[in-house]
Amino acid sequence: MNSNKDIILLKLGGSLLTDKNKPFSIREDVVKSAVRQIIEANKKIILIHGGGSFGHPLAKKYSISKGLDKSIPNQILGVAETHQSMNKFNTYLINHFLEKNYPVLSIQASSIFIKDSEAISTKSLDVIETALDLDIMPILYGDIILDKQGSFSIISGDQIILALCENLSEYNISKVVFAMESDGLYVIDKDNSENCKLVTECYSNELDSLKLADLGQKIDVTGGIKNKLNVIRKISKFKIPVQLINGLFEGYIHKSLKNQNINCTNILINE
Ligand code: IP8
Repeated sequence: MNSNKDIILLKLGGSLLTDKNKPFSIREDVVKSAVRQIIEANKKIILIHGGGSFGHPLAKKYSISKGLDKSIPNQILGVAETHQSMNKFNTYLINHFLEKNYPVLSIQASSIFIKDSEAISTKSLDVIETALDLDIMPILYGDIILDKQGSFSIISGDQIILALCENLSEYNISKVVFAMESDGLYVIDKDNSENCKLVTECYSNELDSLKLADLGQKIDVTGGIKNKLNVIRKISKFKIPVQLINGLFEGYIHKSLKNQNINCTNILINE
């Protein structure tokens, strides 16, 4: 049943929006098309985007995901620079929506989440839920995260999605969509092991038995196929369906938001 408290979480992968091999490079056409499709879909959405060439090169340079290490020169400055670089990227996206008179609100994951012994926690997501009530689309993005033990690391867009699934209270997430650079999950073809086949539908309890094809970058360069699967398994525990779609195909983001048929991977929930 649809209610006005239903929302979709949409992640635009960093490697979809940027050229990960060139620091600070944006794929302008992809961004423009994604923004247009989201606006035209006219749905209640929380948008999350990855780091791409704005987050990963800096995070790597200063080993931020490994936490505080006094032997790394200027590491603390690197934390601030990584955060600011992501802000710049996010501002670019925010401006595209505002130019089209579409109300959006940038929300920094580093301000609302904190880590405590590896667990990501938040005091409240009231700001996000109130923005949704006002028909403002919240936009979050991969960021640095501080931890209560006096260190820091990276919070990825996928981890933000999990934290939202866990902590949103007023809103019901009807699905999570990952827009990536590939069509979804691939398995090795039973009849010809040289070939691989797109998994178009799969129940969450079947995920472990899939003979996934190792297509390297086919799924998502951020964490590879294993990380993505781990995230999907955890999202499925909240009884939320997941869709993996190719964000490079014109109209796919719009169709996914409108629940229209597309060639992609659908992870269904076992009742
Ligand atoms: O691209 C990473 O987010 P992701 C964010 O969703 C940073 O993994 C700052 C590297």
